[in-house]
Amino acid sequence: MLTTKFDPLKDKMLQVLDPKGKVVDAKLEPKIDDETLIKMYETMLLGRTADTKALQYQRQGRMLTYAPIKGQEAAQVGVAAALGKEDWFVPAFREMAALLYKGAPLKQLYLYWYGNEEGNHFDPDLKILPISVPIASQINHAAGIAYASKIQKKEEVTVAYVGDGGTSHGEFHEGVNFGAVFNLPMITVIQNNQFAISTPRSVQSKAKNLATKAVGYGIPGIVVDGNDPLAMYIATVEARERALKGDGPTLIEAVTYRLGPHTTSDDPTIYRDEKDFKDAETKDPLIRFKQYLIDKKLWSDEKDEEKIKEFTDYSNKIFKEVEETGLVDLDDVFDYQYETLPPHIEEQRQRAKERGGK
Ligand SMILES: Cc1ncc(C[n+]2csc(CCOP(=O)(O)OP(=O)(O)O)c2C)c(N)n1
Repeated sequence: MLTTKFDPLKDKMLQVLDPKGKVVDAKLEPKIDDETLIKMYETMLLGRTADTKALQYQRQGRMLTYAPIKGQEAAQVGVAAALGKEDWFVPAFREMAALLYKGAPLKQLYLYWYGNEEGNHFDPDLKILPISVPIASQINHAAGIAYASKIQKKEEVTVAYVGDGGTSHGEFHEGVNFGAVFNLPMITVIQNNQFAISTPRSVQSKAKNLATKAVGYGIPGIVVDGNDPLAMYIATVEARERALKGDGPTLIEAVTYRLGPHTTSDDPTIYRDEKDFKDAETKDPLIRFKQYLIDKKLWSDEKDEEKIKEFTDYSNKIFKEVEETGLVDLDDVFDYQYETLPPHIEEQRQRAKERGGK
């Protein structure tokens, strides 16, 4: 069992691909068909490109606040690729690459960050819960879904995401503990991107790693190199098999690094160590997975350039559609919060109308 071999109490970390894309232990390398490997890489690349574009749109004053995923693509796609269509996905708010892999249309994701809640209503067949900004609240939702799956004897698992900062919230404890005591088919992925806004991981918790929290709940936990899509994949496959066998939940800590700002209203250069950042750039998940595919003769630098151009054009086209059709009615913002608007909010509504809000 990977969770035994890579014991979080001994501070071990599961890795299949090193930062240069070389397999570190051939016995761990999963047998994934070529088509799926390419789909995984292309989704990571689409995620990276759509993310870069979203930041640009926001800087151009065309998009609202946006939470980038740069650097975290493997921590997301490695998991999504190990799931079945029947499995539930419960995101926080920084999982665009996983959502794309699970089938969410880019248009909806852009629509959401454009401020239109319609972007958060996914096709029920995708089994994706709405993006959740209240930190860790989604862990209880995931536990509830997994409980329902168990009662209904459905062959499906629920995967929930939370950040390193989110593990300090009460609802993380409630949800993970509930999953453990009821032996639910649930996987909780902690995306440890080293920061909760400006709070570094070292200040967030005194635990030596976040996967050791599993010990307290009596469930398996594992620290995984979150920049390695193959390691994330095999950890998820094992956790999923365990859940489907009725052996309960798993806690996976994906160790990664947020290469961008927390959101577009943050400046990380004020608080992050530039040496750490430069070091993290060399561990970029796209660099290593691209090299792995090149070594397998499944990819090339020319193909990469072509795809980046294709995904850039695609992102621009989709965002244009969002701008043309996705504007919310200004009155919707004001109509549903209060029965009677307080005077200062009424004043804001008037001012917004004067500025041309529809
Ligand atoms: C309940 C709650 N408290 C505070 C916030 C404000 N807030 C937004 S993001 C964030 C930090 C989250 O850090 P982490 O869980 O590590 O996830 P990351 O943003 O790094 O993906 C906070 C405190 C919130 N959204 N919800």
